[in-house]
Amino acid sequence: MKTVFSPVQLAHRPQREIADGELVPAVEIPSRAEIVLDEVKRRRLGDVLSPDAFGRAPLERVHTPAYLDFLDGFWNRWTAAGRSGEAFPYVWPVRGLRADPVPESVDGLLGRYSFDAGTPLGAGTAEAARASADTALTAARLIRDGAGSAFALCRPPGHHAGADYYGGYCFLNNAAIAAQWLRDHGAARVAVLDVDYHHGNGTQAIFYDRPDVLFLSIHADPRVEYPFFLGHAEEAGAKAGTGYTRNWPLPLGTDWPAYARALEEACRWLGVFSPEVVVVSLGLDCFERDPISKFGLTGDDFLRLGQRLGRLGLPTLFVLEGGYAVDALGRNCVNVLEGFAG
Ligand code: SP5
Ligand code: ZN
Repeated sequence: MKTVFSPVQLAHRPQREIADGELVPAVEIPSRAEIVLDEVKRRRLGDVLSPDAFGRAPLERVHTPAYLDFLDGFWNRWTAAGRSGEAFPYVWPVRGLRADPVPESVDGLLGRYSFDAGTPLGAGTAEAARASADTALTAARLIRDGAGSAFALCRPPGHHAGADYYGGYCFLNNAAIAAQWLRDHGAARVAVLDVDYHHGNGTQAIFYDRPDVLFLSIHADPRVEYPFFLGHAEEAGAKAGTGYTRNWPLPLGTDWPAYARALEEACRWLGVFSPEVVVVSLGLDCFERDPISKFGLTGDDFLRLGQRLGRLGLPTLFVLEGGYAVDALGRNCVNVLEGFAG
């Protein structure tokens, strides 16, 4: 299996994040990508390619032009306003407040285009996010050109980002951008299977009304876990997309037997939908020792996860999402990929 990675993705270097009522060391850090890359090479998974620049058009198929302009221009505006540290929002246009007109000041812009205060935005963030999306697109093109699988070693991750908002350490929705690109380049049906510990709220929202992209997510119950406001069992799509979203919210403490039952159901849906490509939003934060998560999957369980996905026999694009136990992240990630490849 080929891997796509760019060191430009390391330009996003968050220092601290807001969690538990204080500024704590950031967990979505460059060494995450480096350790996965090291393990890909150590276990000889396959060639590592640099991404090509796909430009803005495939991003605009998922994100609004205004949001992309915000991301591109924000750091200049922030520093021009006299700020020097990484940026955090502190006010949002919630129910009854107006998202439009879009504010002119940096603090208003941050709230308009985000949904949490846990995602530091810094000098290299936009450039790294674009490189991360290009990584997903380049890996998607490998699949379009006939590869049975490919691994997009994306960072920053993407699945929490919506059409016009960032959050959850995510800025551009890499998996959604890849899925849409595959739709635009010959695939009639694409499925996204999200196995990150957190619900993929951005991806779900992007495809919620559509029957051509199936969204399946197995995650910690949002009643008790981030992102709290999406990912409940009854969310099943709307309008023409009714029936084309499925969620498996699971209790804190879930270990492999219970996880595998949900995975089996998701695989059954994949079999019925019969996609031309499966995009796996590959978070590794279901790991028992993940510092911000509360599931119990072991290193061997990630091998089992990959094996089960391999048995589907479908072209599969793996897109890295979360996973914060950095010392074990490379092993767990490559376990999935090797399990898949058999
Ligand atoms: C891509 C991805 O996995 N994003 C996850 C974003 C989660 N952000 C909220 C983290 C809150 C952590 N609280 C943990 C408390 C442990 N002391
Ligand atoms: Zn996650």
